[in-house]
Amino acid sequence: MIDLVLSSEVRAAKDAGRAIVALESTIITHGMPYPQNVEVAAKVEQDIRDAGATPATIAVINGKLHVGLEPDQLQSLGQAKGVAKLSRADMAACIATGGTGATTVAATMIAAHYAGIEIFATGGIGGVHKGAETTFDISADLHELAQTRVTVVAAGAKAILDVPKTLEVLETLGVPVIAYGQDAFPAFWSAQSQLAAPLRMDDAAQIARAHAARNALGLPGGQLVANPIPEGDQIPAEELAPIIKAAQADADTHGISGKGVTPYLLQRIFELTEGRSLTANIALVRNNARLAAQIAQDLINISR
Ligand code: PSU
Ligand code: MN
Repeated sequence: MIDLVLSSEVRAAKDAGRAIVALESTIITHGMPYPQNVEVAAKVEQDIRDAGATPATIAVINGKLHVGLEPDQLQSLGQAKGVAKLSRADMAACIATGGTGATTVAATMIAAHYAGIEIFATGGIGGVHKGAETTFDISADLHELAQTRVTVVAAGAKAILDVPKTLEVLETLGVPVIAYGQDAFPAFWSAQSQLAAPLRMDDAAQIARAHAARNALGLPGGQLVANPIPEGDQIPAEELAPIIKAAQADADTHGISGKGVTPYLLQRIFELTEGRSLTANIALVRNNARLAAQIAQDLINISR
C-alpha cells in the first residue's frame, strides 16, 4: 500500500462527486523560475475553481503521494532546490525511499488514474526530441498516453521537439490527438502550425464523450487534446526558431542528456527571450486549465 494524501478540497470534491482536474508539478519545479512558478500554479488552480471544477496538483512529498497540495506545500515545493523530476520510472522508487519529487506528465497521469481522476491540464507534453534518431530521446509521456486512461489537455508540443516525429509516434501508439476548435496541430507558442492534427473537436462535451467511449470499449490509454494558445498571447514561430536553435546548441555543448534536456532547454529559452516565453507559457496553461475543467464537468454529466 502507498500513502495517498488528498488535499482537503480534493477530498470534499471526491465525496460530493464533483469534477476534478489533475495538474502536474514538474512544470512548477523544472519548467518555470521561482517565484513566478508558485504564482502561476496558484492562478491555474484558481482558474479551475472559477470554471467550476476542483484542482489537484500532484507531487511526492517525503514518500507520500499527494493529490492536491495545500497552499503551503505548493509554496515550499516551488522554492525547494534540487527536487527530483519523477517520470514513470522514478515515482515508485521515490515513494519507497521517502523522497520528494515533482511529477511529469507521465507520472501525473499514473497518480491521477490511481486517485480516480480522468482529466489533466498542463502546458506542453514531452515528445520526440530533435536528433532522436541518434540519441533515442523520446519522452515516456508518449507511452503513458498509450496506456493510462487520462485525457491530457496541452497546447501542442514545443518546437524544442521534433513535432512531426512526435505525431508519428503518437499515431503508432494509437493515441488520439485532438485539436480543439481548429484543423492544425497547435505549436505551443503559436496557435497554428503547418501540421494537420489527426482529429478535431469543437466542444468540450465531444471530448468528454470520446473519453467515455474509449472507456466503454475497454481501450487502455488516454487522449491528447491540443488546445491552441489564445491569439493575443502568441510568439511568432519565426522569432523563436533561432532561439530554439541556440538553446539546442548550448545543450549539446554542455553535454546535457536524459532528464536534464527538457528543463535545460526551457530555462535557456526563458533567458534568451528575456522572459517572453514565460508570459506566453502562463497564458496557455491557464487556457488549458479552463478547457480541462469544462471537459471534466461534461464527463460527470455523461455518467449521470
Ligand atoms: N514541456 C514543456 N514544459 C514542461 C515539460 C515539458 O513545455 O514543463 C515537462 C513536463 O513535466 C513533461 C516533461 O512531462 O517536461 C517531459 O520531460 P522528458 O522530456 O524528460 O520526458
Ligand atoms: Mn527525454
